[in-house]
Amino acid sequence: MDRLLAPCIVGRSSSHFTRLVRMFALELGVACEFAPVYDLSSLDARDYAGNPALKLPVLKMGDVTIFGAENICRALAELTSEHRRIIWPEDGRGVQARNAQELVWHAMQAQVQLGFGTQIAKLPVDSVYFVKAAAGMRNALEWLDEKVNEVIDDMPPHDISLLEASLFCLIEHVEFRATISLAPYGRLTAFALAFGQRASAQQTPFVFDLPPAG
Ligand SMILES: N[C@@H](CCC(=O)N[C@@H](CS)C(=O)NCC(=O)O)C(=O)O
Repeated sequence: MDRLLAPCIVGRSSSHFTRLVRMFALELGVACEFAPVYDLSSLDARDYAGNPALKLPVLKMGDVTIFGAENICRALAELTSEHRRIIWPEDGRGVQARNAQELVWHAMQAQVQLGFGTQIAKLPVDSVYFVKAAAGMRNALEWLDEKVNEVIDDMPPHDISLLEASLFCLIEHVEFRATISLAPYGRLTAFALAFGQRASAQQTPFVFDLPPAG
């Protein structure tokens, strides 16, 4: 692997999966370049840094390409020279921590389904396909709201956990894209407010990337 080139995160500043890896890079002190992807309707894998699934984010490191947010976070952890105590899903204590991660991934994917389906593909929002996705997401958020404090309190001492970072990106993204109301989930919004004080959060606000003029 060519380590002389800075790793490059290919993604979108408006994407919660992309934000997760950008936050991890900052938390771990791994300097990365960022290459925005403007058109999510492209069917050309070259527009997704070669990811055959046509998904983002992707990490490019010399001649190595890594697909998927969790995979990328793990690669960044291998790259860092700084000591950071990281909690991965397998380090979570007990079944509820693992359920929480599963529901965060599920809700993040449901956000993509709702956003891509209704806002980019412009499909009818009242289709059972989206109504069910929104219902499942609300249920997942309700479960997370009930359990979030106990799951986090039960974690061993750490600097960063995949669960908290991904949950934060999810909550802020739901607010950013206004897909469903966060009003019923007071513990989740309080968690996001506190977690959002981190420098890694402050440096990665959600915005829509604009293609260069001309
Ligand atoms: N499992 C992937 C999911 C990534 C994902 O869904 N990314 C969204 C952007 S937030 C995407 O590529 N959307 C385009 C599409 O679904 O076609 C990961 O963990 O990175």
